[in-house]
Amino acid sequence: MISIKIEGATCQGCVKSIKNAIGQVAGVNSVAFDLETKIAKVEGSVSLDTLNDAVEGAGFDVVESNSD
Ligand SMILES: [Cu+2]
Repeated sequence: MISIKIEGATCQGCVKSIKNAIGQVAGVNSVAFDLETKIAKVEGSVSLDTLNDAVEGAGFDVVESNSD
């Protein structure tokens, strides 16, 4: 599982944008984003860099990301 802390999300529209952006990345199996914690949880085989680029490409900032 990959966790990505994202800055700039304020409403359900942002949640949708983030989930779409991450969901389009090849290798992603599932994505959930919690507006309270601002953390996206991603399942799949995909690099952190690729996910970070997708999030930033959608207009949000990645604060930190890690996988376990
Ligand atoms: Cu929004």
